[in-house]
Amino acid sequence: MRRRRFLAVTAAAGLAAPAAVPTSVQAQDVTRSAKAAYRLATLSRDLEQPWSIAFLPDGRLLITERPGRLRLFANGRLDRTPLGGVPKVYASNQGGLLDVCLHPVFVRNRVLYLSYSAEGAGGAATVVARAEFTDGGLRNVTPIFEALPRTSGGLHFGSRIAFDRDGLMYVTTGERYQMRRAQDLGDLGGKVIRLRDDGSVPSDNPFVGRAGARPEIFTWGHRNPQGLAMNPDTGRMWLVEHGPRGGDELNLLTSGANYGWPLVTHGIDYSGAKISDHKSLPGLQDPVRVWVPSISPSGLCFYTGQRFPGWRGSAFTGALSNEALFRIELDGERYRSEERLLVGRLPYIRDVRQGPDGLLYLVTHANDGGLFRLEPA
Ligand SMILES: [Ca+2]
Repeated sequence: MRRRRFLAVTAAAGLAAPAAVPTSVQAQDVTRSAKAAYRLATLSRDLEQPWSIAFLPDGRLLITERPGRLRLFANGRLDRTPLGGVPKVYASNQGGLLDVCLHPVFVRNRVLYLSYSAEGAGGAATVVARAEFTDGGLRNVTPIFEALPRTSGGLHFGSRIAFDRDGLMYVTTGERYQMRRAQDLGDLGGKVIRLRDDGSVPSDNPFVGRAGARPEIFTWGHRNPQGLAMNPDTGRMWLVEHGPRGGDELNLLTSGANYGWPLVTHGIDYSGAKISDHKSLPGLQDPVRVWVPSISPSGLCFYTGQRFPGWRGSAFTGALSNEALFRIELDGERYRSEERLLVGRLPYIRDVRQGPDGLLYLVTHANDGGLFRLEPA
């Protein structure tokens, strides 16, 4: 049914059918929004379920495809041959090759990180691997984190990777559709993890030395966070997470805080059953913004570029089920307002990132997924 909807939306939006050979940029009509006029440009329609984008210092883009491929987009076209050396992934349902993130000093050490779901004894879990990038492919691929315990099933892997100003790495993990895991500090599911760049645990993590708690944990009580970014104005980390039916959240992360799932939620179970009587409780961190009904937020970035002056300081997230790009204005650490861009024009925006050129890049999670760019008009 979802597949049929992809096609309907694609036809309605007048997008070109996937081309056998990547074509040059096709700019579309100008759209005027609250604070900018923009054009949507199609860069590629040849991606299979793309999940994440990272920009290399030389202007090329790395793009993950969920089935397990890492692609290069260079000189206006997608390289036909995926990069070698990508680890074997558990590509089932929501699992597969997920995020790609460069080391803060990639320009010197050529190190990047991949997140993916991998199988082992007992089932699958979200894994982060460190690797060296070469034009021949990835080398010295080393798993440095696994969101244990492994469990069966293919739902709620998270997972995004982002670095802060101190060079520490944050990883979001989903609770694998087992909601109690999010409230268990001995379990790495449904958490935000904080690590050094080699996977070791910083000594100032909030649960270091607490009996029964995993020292990798930075925050807990998350359901399925699929967007993570540092606000460059403040240095603080923000995330978006999928709630149940209703109750998607934008959260500002504070070390050691419990974000409440499933003790508090604005949503209900997919069956219609109640999950909690509470939307808020003492000792649990309230979200900055809740979306009811769900928008299924995925990808998160703070815009800092010069090309869209009216968008500076805004946070952007893709809305999978809303078929839109959300621009969120914040008032410091509080929600102020939001605007929906590209409504109905691109199905399933999975990731949104600011390029080094100050433009916004998007990928759409579909079998005929694409890479798109917003340009000022
Ligand atoms: Ca919450």
